[in-house]
Amino acid sequence: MSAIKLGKGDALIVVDMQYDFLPGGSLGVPAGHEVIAPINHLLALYSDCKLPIFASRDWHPADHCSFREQGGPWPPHCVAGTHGAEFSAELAFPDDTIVISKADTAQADAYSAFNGTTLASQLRARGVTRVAVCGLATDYCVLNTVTDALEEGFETLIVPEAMRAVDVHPGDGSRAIDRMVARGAVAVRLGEHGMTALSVS
Ligand code: VGL
Ligand code: ZN
Repeated sequence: MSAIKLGKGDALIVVDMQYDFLPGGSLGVPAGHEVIAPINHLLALYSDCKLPIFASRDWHPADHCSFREQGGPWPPHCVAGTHGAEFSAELAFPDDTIVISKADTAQADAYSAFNGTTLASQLRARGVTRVAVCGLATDYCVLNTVTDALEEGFETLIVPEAMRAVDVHPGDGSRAIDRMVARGAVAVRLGEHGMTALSVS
């Protein structure tokens, strides 16, 4: 169990913490609200160290291709400008949080916060070499964001207690975590004094 020392080159990516993905939302992730406290802990850790914080959001048009009415797999969710697309007000995002909107045209879906966005270039512009990823949902947008972060060459920490899965098929969430680790992500847990690696590989 080794402590993770945060410093220059670190950044936090908070994935899709929007009302529609929280319990009561149109695509509510079971127990999604349980990640709010750990994510607030992460936000404090990174902002205390003056490290960049990115928040992605699903930002769909009303006729988005992923919606059932258009033949997609999901109920309508995160329609740009609606309450369901807003970030939970229970999260203490610092004022200088960088918002990354994705899947904002009708024709294309994007589970990864890197897909069709400026996230990679904004990370590089800030000298980021290592990201920590948390948020919703483990088996869709977190999995794809982590996969792309690794492919883009960023060292990638994942915080399982600060993510929850849709679990369309039981076990999807834990399989997604296994896959992220197999691809090179390092799972960490949150302690009083910061993050600790869960395993050394
Ligand atoms: C997501 C399903 C559809 C996610 C987004 O944020 O994980 N899941 N759109
Ligand atoms: Zn979506």
